[in-house]
Amino acid sequence: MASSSVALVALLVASCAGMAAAASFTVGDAQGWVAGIDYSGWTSGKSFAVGDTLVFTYASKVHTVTEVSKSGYAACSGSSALGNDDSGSTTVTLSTPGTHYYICNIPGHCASGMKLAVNVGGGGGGSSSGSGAGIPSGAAAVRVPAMSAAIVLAAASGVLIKAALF
Ligand SMILES: [Cu+2]
Repeated sequence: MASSSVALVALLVASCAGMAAAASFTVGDAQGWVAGIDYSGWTSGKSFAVGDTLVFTYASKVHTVTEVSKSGYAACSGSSALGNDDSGSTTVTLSTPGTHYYICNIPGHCASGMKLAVNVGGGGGGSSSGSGAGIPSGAAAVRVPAMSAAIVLAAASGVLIKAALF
């Protein structure tokens, strides 16, 4: 009895988080993080929110995922990197709104296209102005019924409502 309730709550929380909170984007899709791709084309039409993740897949040590400033992005310079990884599988959580910049720090690769700028919307409550994308409010509208359904289901089965909410 108790264990099935816990399992139900866990399922509800997991489905809730999966539907509402975070999306995962594989950079470059099947092609991954390599030279010769126009990553501005890849980001086109996509909407990124706080909490979403970027997954960079590439050959270990052959490329890097180096987070840089806007000027570092423009100059293809990793000299003032904000973060760096060359493990071959790099997952970056977009934890703050604004534009985030990533380059490959292997000489010549950034100039060959390995540069990515991701514009992250506010997410959650008030979609912050700036980028002017209307999509975040649509995402918020989807989120509300999903949460309500979780609460109703939890209440109906008499399990811990607070656990489902937090
Ligand atoms: Cu590279």
